[in-house]
Amino acid sequence: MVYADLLIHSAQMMATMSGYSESPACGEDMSKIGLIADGAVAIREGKIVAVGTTQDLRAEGWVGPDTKEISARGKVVTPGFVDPHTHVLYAGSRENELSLKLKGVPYLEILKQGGGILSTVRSTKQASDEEIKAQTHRRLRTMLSMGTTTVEAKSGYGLTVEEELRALRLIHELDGEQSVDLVPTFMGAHAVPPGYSEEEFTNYVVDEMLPQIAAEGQAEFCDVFCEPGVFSLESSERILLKAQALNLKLKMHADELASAGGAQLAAKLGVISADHLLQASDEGIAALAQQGVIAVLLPATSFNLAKNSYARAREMIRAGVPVALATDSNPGSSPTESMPLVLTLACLYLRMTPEEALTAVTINAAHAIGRANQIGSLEVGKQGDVVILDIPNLNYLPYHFGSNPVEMVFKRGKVVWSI
Ligand code: IZC
Ligand code: ZN
Repeated sequence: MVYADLLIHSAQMMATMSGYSESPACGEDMSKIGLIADGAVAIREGKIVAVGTTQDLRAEGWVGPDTKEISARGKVVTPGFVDPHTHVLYAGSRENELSLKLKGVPYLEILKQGGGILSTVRSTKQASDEEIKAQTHRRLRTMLSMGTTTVEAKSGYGLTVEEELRALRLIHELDGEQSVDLVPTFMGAHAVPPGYSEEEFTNYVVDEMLPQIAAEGQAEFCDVFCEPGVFSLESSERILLKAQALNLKLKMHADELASAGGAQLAAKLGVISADHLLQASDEGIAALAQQGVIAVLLPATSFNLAKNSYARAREMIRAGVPVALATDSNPGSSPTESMPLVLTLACLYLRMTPEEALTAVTINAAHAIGRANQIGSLEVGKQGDVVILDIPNLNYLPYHFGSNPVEMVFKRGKVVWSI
């Protein structure tokens, strides 16, 4: 008999998110989260081998003399959270910009004055590999403690071929040195550095950066900060078409601060995800739905920019756009690592239900980073990435905010964090 290495059992409620490995959950399906009462999951050699009620799994004989058993009695069990949009690799911080923000200086104005992203580009360039890794490692540890087991990580604080390659190399090194799995995205088109026009820097990204980044094979996705005043629709399209020709998968920062047709471009290019979308038009939302582009919404950024403006998640869900959620963890517009906070903000301000929000941070987020065949749900064959939440039911997750509901985190069936 083959036994499980680990049995997590007796969960008050287990959300399996099953049935969406082929394509993300849309519309009313976002509320169907595969609940099992008195739930249990068995893991062997890092992978899930059985999911069901505690009674069923015991009857099936998964528990042998060496099986480690963990009770989740009275608690909620979910797949590990997947954070599909972060700028987590950097050195330094930007708390000095808080007073400017409180005086009403807009985010892009700070960038125009040479601060913002460009300030983090300078502090990252000045830091050693070890410093960048130590600071990022600490943030990843915080993410893990809050239930996040896989993170998309963008470059984009380099803005030269050498520094962007360094960032992607450090993301790969960090991936191997701690428990959170990292999915690398090249985002050389994050800001236009001093000394270049937008057109000159776009040429540099297309002609110099992308061929070398693709040749090194360190990036899986390419992303662009498509926003009036940063990279126009035309520049973004040139960059993404080149990336596509070099076999990178595509993502886009779209319609965050102004409504400029970013969502329509995302649909036209068939990107995997369009992110932010606060200002996406009705036409843009319809185009995303039509093409099955995943909307990655970032309510912690809206909260932190303090403009009382949030993405129109309800319209998107109604239109059939698959919605995912992410922290956008970065030192400027979203200095946080907390997916539980994102869940609370999504429910209160995007008006998503707790079930929809959970779908958005698990299976739909896994789709947004091309990993839905391995993670994002508790199904046989998937990686044993599991979270035990010390909460009595799912409503409690967004309801009680500002503290950490996570009791235990498992990565490939191993305990990687516990209170
Ligand atoms: O450092 O400000 N929005 N890029 C686009 C960011 C935020 C990161 C930053
Ligand atoms: Zn971003």
